[in-house]
Amino acid sequence: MRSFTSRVDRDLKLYHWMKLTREFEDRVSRLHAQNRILGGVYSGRGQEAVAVGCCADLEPADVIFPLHRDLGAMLVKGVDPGRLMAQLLGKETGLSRGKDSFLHGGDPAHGVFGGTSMLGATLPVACGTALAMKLRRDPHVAVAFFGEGASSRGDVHEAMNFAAVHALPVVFVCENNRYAYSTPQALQMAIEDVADRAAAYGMKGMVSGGNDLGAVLETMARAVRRAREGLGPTLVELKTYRYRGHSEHDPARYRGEEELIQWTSRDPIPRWETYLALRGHDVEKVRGETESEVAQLVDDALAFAEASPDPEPQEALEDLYATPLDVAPSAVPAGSEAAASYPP
Ligand SMILES: Cc1ncc(C[n+]2csc(CCOP(=O)(O)OP(=O)(O)O)c2C)c(N)n1
Repeated sequence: MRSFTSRVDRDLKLYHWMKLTREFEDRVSRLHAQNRILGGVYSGRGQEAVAVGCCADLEPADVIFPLHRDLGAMLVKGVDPGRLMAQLLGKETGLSRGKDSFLHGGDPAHGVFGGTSMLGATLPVACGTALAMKLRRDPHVAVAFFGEGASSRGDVHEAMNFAAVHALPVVFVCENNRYAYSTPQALQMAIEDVADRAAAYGMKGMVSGGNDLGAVLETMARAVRRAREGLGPTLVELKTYRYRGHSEHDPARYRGEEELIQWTSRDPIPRWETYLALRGHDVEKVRGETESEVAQLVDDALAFAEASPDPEPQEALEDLYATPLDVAPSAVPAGSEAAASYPP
């Protein structure tokens, strides 16, 4: 478990992470408008309770498979904000050393697998990771995020079926923000809850309010406990909403005003402020202090990224393939044809 010194410490840290995520993403949206970001920007504004609540209690060696909208999950998992910003600016110090856009950046040292453009394609990889954990009797979990849009993909179903059959320590987190690009949920599936599909695989399904941080934490704690205890995978569906368009070029005119107002009134951050107030905190004071802290962190991250060099052209050919020496000799079966020529 991540070590929080007390409940007060944890409650305030959770608030800090949600505010940091929002500040970071808002800054990135502004930088995008100034044409300073390389690649697409997919803001998760409004979905902070999902990113923070799903990762807050994970251990460093648990592995997450984030979505394009999960910048906050990466921050909570321990990715350095400066490296994250450098990734967005295409700098040498970024996660993939300036080779690709934000969403493909992973950070294995912090248990973060890089996202893929083919949505849903990371779920089978999460199953592979969970299978390795199980075979090694390693008590960690893989957490794979996906949208309700991606949930209609074939490889998502294959991953869930495989995970259930082999009782793998994986948690599938469906961030149901109601739209896949401009397609509302009702136009791509005939069910209300994606989690209903869990029953078809013989897997536990759970549905929870994704804008309610307390509910996300509780639901994830149950799912992660099941995985660690060897009870297999869980499909967790978190109902949430993205305030911005699919990406920065999308004004999202396909949504009605009433819907936006309704969901904005369920914003996860003021909701957690209410919790903090009921716990006896002076929320005005906490808000002011946290806002200065996170603004400073984002300023520092941006200063680091801007001061970082651009990658050299020849570096484009580095880190593309594992070298043969990265393969553990134990992975080559003794007596096999491969063993005869190992190392190649
Ligand atoms: C396999 C695949 N099909 C289509 C796309 C194009 N595409 C990119 S994002 C997106 C919408 C995804 O919606 P959802 O899975 O609900 O996630 P959200 O963006 O809402 O968080 C689509 C269709 C893609 N990247 N990959």
